[in-house]
Amino acid sequence: RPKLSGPELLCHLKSQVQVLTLTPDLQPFASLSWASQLPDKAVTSELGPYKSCAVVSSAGSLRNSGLGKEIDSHDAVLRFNAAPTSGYEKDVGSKTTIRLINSQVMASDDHRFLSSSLYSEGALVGWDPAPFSANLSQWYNRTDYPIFAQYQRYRRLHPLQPFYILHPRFEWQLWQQIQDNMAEPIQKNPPSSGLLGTVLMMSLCEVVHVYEFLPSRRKTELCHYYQRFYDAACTLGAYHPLLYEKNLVKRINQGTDRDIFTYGRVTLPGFSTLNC
Ligand code: NCC
Repeated sequence: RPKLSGPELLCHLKSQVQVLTLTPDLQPFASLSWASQLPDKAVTSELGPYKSCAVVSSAGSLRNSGLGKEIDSHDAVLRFNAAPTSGYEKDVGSKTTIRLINSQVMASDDHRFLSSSLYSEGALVGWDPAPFSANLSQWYNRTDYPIFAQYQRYRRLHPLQPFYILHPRFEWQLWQQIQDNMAEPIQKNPPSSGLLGTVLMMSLCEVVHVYEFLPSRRKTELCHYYQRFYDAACTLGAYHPLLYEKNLVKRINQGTDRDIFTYGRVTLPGFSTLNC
């Protein structure tokens, strides 16, 4: 198979990957009493469109980056999981428009998901690694973590905060794009929150800057900018096909290698701006 160019890859992503969230009309939710707690419309018809967006990876290499002002200057900022801003404003900014959280964060007690103010700014988007090609009913009955009970509790406590859940089809359509562009078979685990969030923002924004997903000269084994924990697997991947995700993002980057090296910054076009 011939290797696709950056623009060809972007058009494949746009046409093959549909950013979709759960809505009350989908089965099995439509038959469940709490379905009305799900947002009426998909995330892409309720949030945005935004002009410029920042995706802030949680990488340790954001430490001492001084990127906070630049990140906050975007119209919308996406953050991940339990990544804080308080105390780290100089490096990561303080604005949160969307927080993408995995099911581990949603369901575990350590993260105090129901009570911590960390999760109360902006819109929430949750996701769970659904089994490959499972339909919604199969997944509903065996999510990795009990996210649906937790979702209902959270909605009762914070009824006004927008809270979406990614449709697993989106995870696997994106996984397929990574696999289609690699010569070797990759592990059948869904993409990391980092890539899911990047593609989510490409569907909501005209231009997306991703910070420290492709590591800068500050590259470090420090896992997160907010924790003293060292593990190279955080940057290179183990469960998630992270290295392949990064390879894909490198190929669609429209910024310079210098931007990556100096700022850890990648520039991606929003899907709405592509002429495919
Ligand atoms: O670490 P995590 O990811 O929350 O990071 C968010 C995204 O930032 C990118 N990243 C992070 C660290 C790093 N050194 N380099 C990076 O490029 C990745 O794209 C990553 O997705 C996840 O994807 O949801 C993940 O979540 C954590 C963990 O569940 C949460 O932080 C909550 O504690 C996972 N860690 C473990 O399960 C131990 C991680 O594998 C993936």
